[in-house]
Amino acid sequence: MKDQLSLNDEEECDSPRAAAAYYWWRSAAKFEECARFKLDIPNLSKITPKLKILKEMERLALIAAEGLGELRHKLFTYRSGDFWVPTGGLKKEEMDIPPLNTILLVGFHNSGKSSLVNLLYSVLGHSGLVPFAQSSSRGASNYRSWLMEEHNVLRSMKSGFCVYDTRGFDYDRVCEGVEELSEWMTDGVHHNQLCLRAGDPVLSEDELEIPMLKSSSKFANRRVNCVMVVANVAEIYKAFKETDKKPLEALRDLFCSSALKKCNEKPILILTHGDKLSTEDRIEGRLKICEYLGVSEATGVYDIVCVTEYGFLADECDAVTTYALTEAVYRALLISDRGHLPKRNLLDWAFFLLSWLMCFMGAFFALLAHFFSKVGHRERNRLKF
Ligand SMILES: Nc1nc2c(ncn2[C@@H]2O[C@H](COP(=O)(O)OP(=O)(O)OP(=O)(O)O)[C@@H](O)[C@H]2O)c(=O)[nH]1
Ligand SMILES: [Mg+2]
Repeated sequence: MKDQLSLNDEEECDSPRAAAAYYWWRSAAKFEECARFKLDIPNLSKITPKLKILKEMERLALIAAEGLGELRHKLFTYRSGDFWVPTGGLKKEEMDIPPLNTILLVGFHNSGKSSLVNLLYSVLGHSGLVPFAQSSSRGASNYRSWLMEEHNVLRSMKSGFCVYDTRGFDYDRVCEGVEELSEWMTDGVHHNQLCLRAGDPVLSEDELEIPMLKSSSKFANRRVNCVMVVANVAEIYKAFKETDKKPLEALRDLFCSSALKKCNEKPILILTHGDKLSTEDRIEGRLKICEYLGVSEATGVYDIVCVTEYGFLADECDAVTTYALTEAVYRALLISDRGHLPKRNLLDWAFFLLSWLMCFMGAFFALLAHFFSKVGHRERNRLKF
């Protein structure tokens, strides 16, 4: 079975060496067992978490060649709300569907968020439609690396989806990161939004005068519809093996934070830098992370190598990575479209306005009371003397 699979795939790729890198999981000790599962009638109770990962990787490999074109097409022609399914007796027109669904990429420094955007550009940039802006790895001390970047995949200028590349968090300052994320989730995000943190060098007058910063608030504010958490599996697993649990715990604090519970579903997990681990460690690392985060090891998790250690993007030949990334975006859009809320009707608006009016009146009378109590107090003091 293994030989059969490998042979077909090696024909697709230029060299057996490339095939070994792209179909890395097939060198796992348990792979024979996974291949046998395909022939036997699967006894689900016997499938261990490790086998589930191998089966998931095989699933991606099997669909990749034929499914990629169709999935890509769905993304190119996507209009916001396309994947919405009627629920709760409401019509689509009654739902509050934004013109653009927004996918937020978050993670710790150097986890590979910007590289993932670059990979998206190479995977979806073939469309000849509005392409992704090429993102670059930016120096940490440069204020440009503190700006959010919006990357659009638009069918027209009115509908589609966008991906936000954000400033990476620090393993040592997770609480601060979660707070910042909570603000993004509540208030929304906009292109070129400056993400300043305590301890950042103060921006000079010249930098503050740069038009890119001065006009950034004019960009449209986007409500976040789905979050992708990008994690460097090599860094996290290597630290764990050396008994340093900090990166793993920091990832859990971020992934399971109340900030992300504002979304109706769990974030999608993207594991990068897997190419820096041996096959067994790559599988073990994924297992450990999923176990820690309390998520299934085979659903909603994608092992995506953004840049190889030689500095190349996964190219056309790596159909599995290409497909995995396309499916991850597709899943993000499904989640986004499932999470839309009903539009406010007239009664909701009336309640909304009334509650604002009450707040305003409350504040006004509180101010009056404060003012007159001060005046009364002064008068009393004056009469005493
Ligand atoms: N080997 C390998 N290198 C990767 C991978 N993904 C990213 N890199 C490299 O990791 C480094 C950091 O990647 P970035 O994409 O800049 O990471 P980031 O998450 O945007 O970092 P911040 O913007 O600082 O938060 C770069 O040198 C990338 O080339 C991967 O899957 N494998
Ligand atoms: Mg970046």
